[in-house]
Amino acid sequence: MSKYLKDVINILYKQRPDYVSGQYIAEQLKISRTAVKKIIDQLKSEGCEIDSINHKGHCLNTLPEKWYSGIVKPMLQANNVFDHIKVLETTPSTQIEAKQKLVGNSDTFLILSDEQTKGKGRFNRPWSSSKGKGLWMSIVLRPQVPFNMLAKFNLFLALGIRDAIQQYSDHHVSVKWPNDIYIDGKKVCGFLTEMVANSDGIEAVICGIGINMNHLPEDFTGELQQKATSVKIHAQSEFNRYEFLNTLVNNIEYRYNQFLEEPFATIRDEYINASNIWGRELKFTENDKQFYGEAKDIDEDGFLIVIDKDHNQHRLISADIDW
Ligand code: BTX
Repeated sequence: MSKYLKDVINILYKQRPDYVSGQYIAEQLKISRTAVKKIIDQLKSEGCEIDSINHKGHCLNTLPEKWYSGIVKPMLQANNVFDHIKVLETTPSTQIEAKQKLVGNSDTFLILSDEQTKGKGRFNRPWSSSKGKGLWMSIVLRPQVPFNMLAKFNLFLALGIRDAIQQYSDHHVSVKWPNDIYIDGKKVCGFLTEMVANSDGIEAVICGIGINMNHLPEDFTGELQQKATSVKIHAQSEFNRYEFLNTLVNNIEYRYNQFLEEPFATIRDEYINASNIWGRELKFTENDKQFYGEAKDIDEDGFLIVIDKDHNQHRLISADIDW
């Protein structure tokens, strides 16, 4: 791949909807017009819709479906959360990449990839992350808070992701406490929050977010046929992954600032209303312990209050829920 590819698409992105001449791009990048033409041809072969007209130049018609750092970076440059952004074509897991990249610095950043070959959920469960279908990303934040605030962070984040997906869905989008987002009884997103901490507090929060974006029902295989859905399946109209990413980052930024400034009580009602676990019998798995019960409330500290079949009360900060 040409090292100028991201620069060429960056110029086309910034100029759209105007045309930009091959000569102009060549001068900007100090490369030949032949080299520019080769890169434009490569972008077209990758599925970018670029209009090329003699004596007028090139125009990026629609945002592509593949992630290009030349578009992601300028699109997200107004955000105040991430110092930098990394875009990959493929990786075993953005979560692993993020954990390696956070060592020896205090940067905040976002890593996203078109594909993950070993995406992981909680407890090392596999996370299906097919090429070009989803938003597979990890973010690293550095909140100056004690480490027992991590669970609270997860609750704020859940609302940020839910709200972003809701903007594109004509069906109700709900939170399945603590780590999933659902539409019509199926999982559209899973996220997990991990941390690096020392005795003084949190060094880094690493949050992995997997959102099924462009899947059609037939793209899901095995158990996921029954369990999973995508934003596209419920979308009100055509949408583009880049616009969705922008919406998501804005929502994360909003909820992250809220998390830093407000107690959980501020969003408690909102969270309860967004949740889909009420009024049904649930199976809880907490470490190696299992029990059946009903979720009754979320308290001011973000703990889930459950009454089990023997009428005992449990106060949970994390668990697996099945129904
Ligand atoms: P989880 O453990 O709650 O969910 C994992 C379970 O979800 C699997 O056991 C499977 O049943 C189901 N599942 C797997 N893939 C999908 C999918 N694409 N859609 C719906 N259901 C699925 C939730 O874990 C946290 C997932 C985080 C994934 C992100 S992606 C970016 C980052 N990198 C990485 O390796 N993980 C995170």
